[in-house]
Amino acid sequence: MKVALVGLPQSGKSTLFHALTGASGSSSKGGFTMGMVDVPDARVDRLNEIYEPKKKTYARLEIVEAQAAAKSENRTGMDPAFLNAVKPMDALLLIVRAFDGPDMCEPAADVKNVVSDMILTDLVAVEGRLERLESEKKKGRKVEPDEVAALERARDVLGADRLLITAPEVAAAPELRNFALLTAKPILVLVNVSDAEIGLPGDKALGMFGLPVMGLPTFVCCAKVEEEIADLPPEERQEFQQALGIAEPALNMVIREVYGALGLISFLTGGKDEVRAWTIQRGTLAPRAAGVIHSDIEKGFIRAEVIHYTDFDRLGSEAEARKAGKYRLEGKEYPVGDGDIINFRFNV
Ligand SMILES: Nc1nc2c(ncn2[C@@H]2O[C@H](COP(=O)(O)OP(=O)(O)OP(=O)(O)O)[C@@H](O)[C@H]2O)c(=O)[nH]1
Ligand SMILES: [Mg+2]
Repeated sequence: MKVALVGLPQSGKSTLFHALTGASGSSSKGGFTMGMVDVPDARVDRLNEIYEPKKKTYARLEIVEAQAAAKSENRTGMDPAFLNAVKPMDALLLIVRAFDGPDMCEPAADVKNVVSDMILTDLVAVEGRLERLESEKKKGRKVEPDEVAALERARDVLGADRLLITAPEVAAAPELRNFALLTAKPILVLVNVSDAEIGLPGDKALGMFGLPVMGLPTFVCCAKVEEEIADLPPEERQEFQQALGIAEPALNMVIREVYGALGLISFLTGGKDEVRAWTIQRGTLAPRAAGVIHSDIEKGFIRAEVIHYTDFDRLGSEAEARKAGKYRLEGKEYPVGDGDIINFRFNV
């Protein structure tokens, strides 16, 4: 799963990218910088305390910074080439500047402008295809009526200045999949504030800027401070955060929100070697989930032994969870839940 950082020039994309990926390294290719980010998960930390394994591993997301935006001459809207470049991404994190810079900042207007450009980009793609199909039809060639219908529905939504994702039944049409339409993806807005706003409750800070707009999920963070936190040695982070009056970096929450918006959940495995969170799409059945660990476990799947994290956490051990009747055996038809701690039984 890939999450693209998008935003107008000088909105804080690079700062955020660095805060998110820290020292974990990044690579650049074709105008994109890629890096991995851990999905913060207190459940992994707690299992780590209980099992004391050699290794703990969080779920991860790939973050992509599209540098092409920096080259854009267009200050109010997005470069069309840039918007086309982010089409293969699964979700978009739109960063808007709400700190003082060389010019005035108007975060609400920026969001509206950028999102309108995305709607327009989608509309151009949809109308272009409709015109093509129309001319094919005139030439007597066969045209899929389902594709035309799906495109027309999409055109109506976009033409009304709405994001496709606000009409999920339209956005989900299989005929639209190949177009990778921007507004059919989850879009989350991140308002990059100055450190003066950092202690404010999120909704108060948003209200100051007239946000949210267009019904978009919107969060506040201060990229510069987040970067400073990420650069500190882990043992010093807590103290620094306390001094700022924050419980955890704002980006932790944002990453969890993106993860959720992508329809992703985590199941957990625990043991002496490793405690780990594994990523699956919500609704994934037990054998497929096992396959995320190893294809042999999927092939030889017998059963899943499941204890939910909340029970394990409350009762403190597998043995206690069993005594309390919180240990379950689940079969092939079981949709794995977020926070299930699983031991797969299989034969090879
Ligand atoms: N005060 C303040 N400055 C910030 C913050 N985030 C970024 N900046 C500054 O704003 C400038 C632009 O930040 P970048 O992270 O380079 O922004 P960008 O979106 O990657 O910029 P381009 O790649 O040029 O489009 C830099 O000078 C940052 O130090 C913030 O939260 N507060
Ligand atoms: Mg940059």
